[in-house]
Amino acid sequence: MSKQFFPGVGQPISYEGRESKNPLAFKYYDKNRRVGDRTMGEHLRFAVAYWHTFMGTGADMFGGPSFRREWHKASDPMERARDTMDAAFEFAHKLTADYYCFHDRDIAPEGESFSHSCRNLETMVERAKDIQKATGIRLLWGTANLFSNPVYSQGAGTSPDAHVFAYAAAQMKNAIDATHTLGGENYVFWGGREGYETLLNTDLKREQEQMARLLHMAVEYKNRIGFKGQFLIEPKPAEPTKHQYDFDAATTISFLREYGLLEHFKLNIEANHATLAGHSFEHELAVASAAGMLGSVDANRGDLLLGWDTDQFPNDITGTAFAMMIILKQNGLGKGGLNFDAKVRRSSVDPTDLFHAHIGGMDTFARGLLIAHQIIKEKVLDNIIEERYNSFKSGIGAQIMAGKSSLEDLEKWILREGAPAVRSGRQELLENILNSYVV
Ligand code: XLS
Ligand code: NI
Ligand code: NI
Repeated sequence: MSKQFFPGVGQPISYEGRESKNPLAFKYYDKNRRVGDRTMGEHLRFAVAYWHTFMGTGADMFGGPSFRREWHKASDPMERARDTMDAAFEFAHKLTADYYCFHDRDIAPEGESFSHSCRNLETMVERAKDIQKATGIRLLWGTANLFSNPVYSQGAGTSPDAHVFAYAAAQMKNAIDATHTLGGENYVFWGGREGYETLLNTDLKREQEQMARLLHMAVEYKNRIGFKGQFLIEPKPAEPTKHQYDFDAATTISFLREYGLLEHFKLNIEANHATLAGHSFEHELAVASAAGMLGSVDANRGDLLLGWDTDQFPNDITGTAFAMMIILKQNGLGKGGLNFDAKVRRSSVDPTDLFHAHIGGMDTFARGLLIAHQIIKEKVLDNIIEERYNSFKSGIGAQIMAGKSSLEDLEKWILREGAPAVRSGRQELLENILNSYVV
């Protein structure tokens, strides 16, 4: 790597401990420290998101770019792509992140034709492969951007136009190839425009059947080329489409089950998408995990006063503690990781702000991990939850769950035993206990 895009950060960020006042040091994330059976780095598997961190310009609906990134200055699109890639690897290296994630169109610009775009992608994939080898930084997941190009304005897999469907399929094939070539550990499907705007022009059932067909084709292709990565679906209720089919974890799981796709997929749960769906982050993680479907996480946060995907960096310790409890309980994310699908604010114009943002997110998850580990180790909640369901472990409860009681039996039992006593759920006590670990 010739040019330096982050000259202000000379050394890779290191752990200095909680007393440190250095803004460019970790206070909690100590990559090689063991927590239980693995290191912090192995637990957390942080990834940097190419689109926000390297492609982001600070533009919003009311104003153009506010960042003047050095790596965006070249006028030739492929030169710009090369500079951006150099910046991405320099950044991940200095951040000591082991992984990155991209959309096909993040790493390579669209050309004048489909085949031109494919050539651009292949060129950039070859380049990424070399840099991955040189730096040891790996690809957590790749994905296809099937929402920016105007051809996808009425959906990709769910478009009413078979020509558009075919275009999406062809683009997806190339994105899977790119991910496969780069040894990607997962491949993500997020359907930003896979939904509808109005039922006046929409056959909802047909569109979901089309989406299932596209996913079946992806599974067949994966098997044909021997891609070993995990397929992940990322639920989101809306935005850009008004109503998206992969609304939340439960909806997505039921869709996969209905179309015979369940065994081929896991979920990539994004914190901000959870809140947009009217759920908490931990609810979505818990639903996915309970179904054995929690594969990876898009680690960010929303703003509860704003109704869109603000994609901010995580800074809520209670939230990450909850998340890590669920992740630890299922023995980790396997091939998945914590991808910072998050962007700095429009006013955070300095490249160094990207470091502050990621360091904060990593420290917040590291604290969450330490707290979660401690709570699980001391069985603080486990014992209480176990105890809460005790009545189902013997007597009438065990009979019910063994399928040995009918409604009539239970009526008889109640006539004999009378009404149940009301027992406290102890919510406030538990909240106090959780807080005592967080502080
Ligand atoms: C958008 C999504 C997107 C996916 C990848 O809201 O979070 O960034 O993670 O396509
Ligand atoms: Ni995301
Ligand atoms: Ni998102």
